[in-house]
Amino acid sequence: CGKKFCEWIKTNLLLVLTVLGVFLGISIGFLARFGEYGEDAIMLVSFPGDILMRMLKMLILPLIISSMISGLAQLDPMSSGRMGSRALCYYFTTTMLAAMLGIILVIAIHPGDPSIKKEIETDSEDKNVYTLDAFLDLIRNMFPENLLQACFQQVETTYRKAKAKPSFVRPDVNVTNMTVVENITQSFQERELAYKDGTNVLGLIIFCIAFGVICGQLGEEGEIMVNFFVILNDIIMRIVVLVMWYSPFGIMSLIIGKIMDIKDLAQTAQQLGLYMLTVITGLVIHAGLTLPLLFFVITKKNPLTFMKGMLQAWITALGTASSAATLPITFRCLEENNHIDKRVTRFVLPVGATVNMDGTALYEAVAAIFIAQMNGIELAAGQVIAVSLTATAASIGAASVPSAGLVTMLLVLSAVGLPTKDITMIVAVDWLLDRLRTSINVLGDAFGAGIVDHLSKAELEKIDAEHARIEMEM
Ligand code: DAS
Repeated sequence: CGKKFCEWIKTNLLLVLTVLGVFLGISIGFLARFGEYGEDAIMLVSFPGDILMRMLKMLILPLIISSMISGLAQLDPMSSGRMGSRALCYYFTTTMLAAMLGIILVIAIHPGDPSIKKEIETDSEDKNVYTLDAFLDLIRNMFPENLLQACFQQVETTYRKAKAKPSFVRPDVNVTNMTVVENITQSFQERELAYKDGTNVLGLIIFCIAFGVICGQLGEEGEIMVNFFVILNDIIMRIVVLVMWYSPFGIMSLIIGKIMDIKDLAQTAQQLGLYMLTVITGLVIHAGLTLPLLFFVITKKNPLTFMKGMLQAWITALGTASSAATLPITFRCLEENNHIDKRVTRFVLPVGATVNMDGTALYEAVAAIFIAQMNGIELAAGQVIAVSLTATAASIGAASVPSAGLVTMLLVLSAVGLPTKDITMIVAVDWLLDRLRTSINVLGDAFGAGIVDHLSKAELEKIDAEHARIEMEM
């Protein structure tokens, strides 16, 4: 038994170290709260975690470019078209299911109570900032005028209000060209609501799809280009392995720093307990029932084994609160642990990590209706439907960076005429809910890749047989 246990530890050493990192992070974080420490202590403790975030984010652009182009170039347009439509159909279905589940739960549990609102002061005046243009921006950003400049320049967050000024963003937290409203509370207090347009990665993805498909059509001529991106992708994935071995330490540091940084934990948890419970219940049902059931019905494979293979990516999502930063680990877990075809992961994962956010859609639906309840507003049926649709759209537009779902929720609130200023009530607990919904976003992307892989198996085997036949003839 001892020998078997040692074998298991050796095979799963990285996962064991990562779980240990989370455990140590939580315990040291709460122990540290009993001590007196300044901002610099938190910064110092979080520094290794910040380095992990930067290492992962540094990999995202080369990973998306090399994986999408090499993946698509090795597929014929027909199968990449079918694969893409299967993926988009899955994304829309699961995101809508998540939003509707959130609505059912928040109406059933009814966590919002006007008396709580009195205790949580919200001082910023109301500002209905969003118009149709904000949605059109999503489309515009799919086709950035200058792709390279868009990828490396601090993206101007745009929003439509005559008096509006550029939003509050810190340039040094530019995440692969997605602006992060670093301190959301502060930006609200400065009465500047930022609409996240972290969709320029979408622009990069559109470009890579076109480039990859055309590259694949060049045949012999394009061979050298395809090989270049295949080798580039292989190099990037080897760098990912190095970063993965650092991640347990980085995740521990992120968790310690975040726990030490929480203000008045007990008070907000007590006031917003029911709200947090509603979101967490929804996320657990979606991750524990909806997704595994859909996966099992379509692929007839054991969803628990699949989820176990994704554990490393789950934990990284919990630590980083960013699907984009977790993307390299998600790739690795799917290809190494769950043996998903690389031609599937390379195509569907970058798109999924950017547009498929089940956790975010559920969260935004719950939070919007919770805010209505806090104001004693009972939404009409039409408004509830509007919440589910805008929560789905807002989750598609949300960038895969920390707290993106909090910012795009402004679209949902303004779509149903709810006071956007009340969002500051729930910022205090967003650090936890963001991590939980991000891990569900990543799980949803993973199940999506598993389902698309299963549905595309026959085609991929046909392509392989064709390649084998050509090899034989040569
Ligand atoms: N943190 C975002 C992500 O990376 C999700 C969110 O903020 O809603 O998926």
